Amino acid sequence: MGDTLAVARRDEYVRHMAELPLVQRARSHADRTAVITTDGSFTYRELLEASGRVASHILADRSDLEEARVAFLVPPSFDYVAVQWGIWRAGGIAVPLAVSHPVAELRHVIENADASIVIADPELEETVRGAVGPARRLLVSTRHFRNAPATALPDVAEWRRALMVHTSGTTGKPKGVVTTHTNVRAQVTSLITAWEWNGDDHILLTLPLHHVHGIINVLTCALWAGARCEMLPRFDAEEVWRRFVASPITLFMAVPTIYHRLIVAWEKAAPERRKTMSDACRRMRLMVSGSAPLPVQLLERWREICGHTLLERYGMTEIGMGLSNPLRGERIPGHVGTPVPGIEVRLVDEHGHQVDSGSTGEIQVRGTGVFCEYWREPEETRKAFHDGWFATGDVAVVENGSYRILGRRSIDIIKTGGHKVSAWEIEETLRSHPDIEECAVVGVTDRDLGESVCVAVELREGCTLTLDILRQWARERLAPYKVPREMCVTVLPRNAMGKVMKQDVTGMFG
Ligand code: MCA
Ligand code: AMP
Repeated sequence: MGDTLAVARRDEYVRHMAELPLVQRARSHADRTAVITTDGSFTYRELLEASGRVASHILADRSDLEEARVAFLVPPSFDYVAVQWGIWRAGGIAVPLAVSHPVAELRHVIENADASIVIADPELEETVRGAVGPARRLLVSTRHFRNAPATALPDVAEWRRALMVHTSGTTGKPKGVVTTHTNVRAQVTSLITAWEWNGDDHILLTLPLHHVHGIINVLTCALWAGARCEMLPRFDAEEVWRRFVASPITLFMAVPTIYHRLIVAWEKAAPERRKTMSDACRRMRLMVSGSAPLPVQLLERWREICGHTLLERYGMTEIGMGLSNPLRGERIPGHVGTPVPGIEVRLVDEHGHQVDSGSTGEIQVRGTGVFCEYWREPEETRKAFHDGWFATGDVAVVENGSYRILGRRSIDIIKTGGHKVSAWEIEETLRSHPDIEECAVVGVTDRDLGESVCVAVELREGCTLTLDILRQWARERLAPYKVPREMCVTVLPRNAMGKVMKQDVTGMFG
């Protein structure tokens, strides 16, 4: 009997040793709280059980999904995490879908990933059905996981593909950025070290879970560390302040627009309440800003209100985080610091030569966290790398040993509310509007959003168009943050070659 038990224990041990490190680590945190949502608190043990059921269900009679793409449309919740881990444990590639996206955008992601399984929250099943259309893909509701029996799961080697996050480029529709489990581990452990994550941390997640910022920096880092991740289904400034006050939060990470909106909400509050809000922030150990430039005035106002100098860092879907101000030591306003652990950064000129300190150059990055490929885009992947360095398209300078981002090489990439959008993609869509002859989309500086998506249109003869009608039409085709906020009907300014001069278009707004 004793021998049998010893063998069983050894088998259990061997089986767990072959599990992904994130899952192995979760076993050692078993009874600690992992996730807190509006539905309650869930331990690491519950997460292991729930993700095991997801994995068993989607495996059906297969022993390993062998990198099949599994797209999932689940709002930030315990189910989201169980599904993401379930896909990983079954050997699939997790392809998160955005809850705010219209059917047309969801369809693009599902088709681009060539997902064989699509998982939906019960409330979003109809939307997903519309996005899947007549194609042969297995559609599964998260309802089905509740009573699924747990079966044996495959060993998933770390070099295998794990995650596909879609991102916009200068041209074309969003591409699938693929990272392996090794890449994910490197991205996560880099931040665990840089920001000293530990099991006593408690983070509030208020970011969408179809971007690296929410998925890696917040959720996966928390779960790797054995910490608690408290989730809101979506950002709401008042609710965030309530949680700051009520929960033992130690960490917060967000985009500048969120900090701006939190300041607006703070300023509207009564003096007594303001003090409570500020005191709640002072209890935290770290507040981080990223995904878009943090204006110095915003950093200063936040410091006045909360006593925190926001730690600004720089990252990209393709690389995870690249540069960060220090956790300990001076954080320089307007700067993004130095390379995070495990990442090398260099600046190169237009001829590909590394520039001297103090000179401007494109940021190039190398390290284990860097993605492995754009999904089924070998040529795009090849072009993105130079001698093994990933070219970000962002321009920076090093001053006093710290990087300062100066902008992007392409005017056609817009950052709005922390979302990266492609002017080219929006223009392509708007050109299919029956009243639009030609158009030019630009990002215009905006206090709240950083940049706001604006469009100048030339109309077809005899046509009229209002912003409201255009927005309504565009909302069915584009993610909400790609829908233009302002429109100007005009004759587009062109140069002698007939090319639209985007700088002049930008000048038409604001
Ligand atoms: C938004 N909308 C929605 C939803 N979310 N509708 C239905 N369901 C939703 N979940 C609607 C809004 O009401 C709004 O409608 C419209 O969509 C525009 O949305 P958005 O631009 O998102 O504005 P917002 O709702 O006002 O939210 C602002 C926000 C949000 C909270 C700052 O944009 C946000 O969460 N941004 C973070 C993005 C992010 O995580 N980026 C990281 C990528 P209407 O138009 O009618 O008002 S960069 C990255 O990952 C790299 C690695 C990095 O460096 O971090
Ligand atoms: P995404 O491709 O959505 O991951 O967005 C990555 C891009 O966001 C980068 O290429 C930068 O242009 C921008 N970005 C991220 N963090 C910062 C930052 N701290 N300052 C300026 N730009 C940033």
